[in-house]
Amino acid sequence: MTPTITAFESSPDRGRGLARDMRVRWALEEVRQPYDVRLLSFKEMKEPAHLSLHPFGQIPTYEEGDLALFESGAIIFHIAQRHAGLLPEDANARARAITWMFAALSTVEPPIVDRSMAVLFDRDKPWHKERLPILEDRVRVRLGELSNRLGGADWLDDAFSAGDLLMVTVLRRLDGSGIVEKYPNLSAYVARGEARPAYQRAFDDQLAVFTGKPPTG
Ligand SMILES: N[C@@H](CCC(=O)N[C@@H](CS)C(=O)NCC(=O)O)C(=O)O
Repeated sequence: MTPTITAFESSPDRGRGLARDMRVRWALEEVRQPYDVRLLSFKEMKEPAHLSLHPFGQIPTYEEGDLALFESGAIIFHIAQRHAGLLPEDANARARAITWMFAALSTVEPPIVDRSMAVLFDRDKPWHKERLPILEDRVRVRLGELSNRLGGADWLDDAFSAGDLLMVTVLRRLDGSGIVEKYPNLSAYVARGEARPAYQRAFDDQLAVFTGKPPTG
């Protein structure tokens, strides 16, 4: 059965692949699972039909037959359990990869989101200039720790996994800030993720929503 995901009809990132449907698209491309996309306006996201799928009126969601999921991490975990390629077979390696999924979403993403929210919504506040460096320092602490752990490895735990997929998409949310670039191994790590053919197909598909032009690949 072909799953259907939801995405922004008009993404605020103008097709830079920063919205969270990108990580779900990437996961589906990694496992070669075709999918449909239902695009939603901001108004539709807060209407009863979508709220019945997503209690917080957000994207992405995932529908497959009787199953409806929300939360990008849960969706990717579901895809990774159903298909080979995103989590290792070995039980311990699988547990470690799942640990990195949680680390990406619950330890690394929150300070990055706090910073993005401040940049997007608080620029006109009198305290913004003082607060932004504090938020950026918190991001740097996490990135420094992550950089130390990654060291010279290609991926967080041996082979590429759903943990890397989530971590790369989380780090990409700093796109344009110049912060990741201060950690050359993290920059190379993000570039390694972006170079994966599945990433590129997913990126082109979400960009096509913005440009209105079909993907060329
Ligand atoms: N923790 C959720 C966050 C979902 C989320 O924040 N989605 C954003 C798009 S990336 C959204 O729908 N924003 C619009 C809104 O919150 O009204 C997940 O990982 O799926």
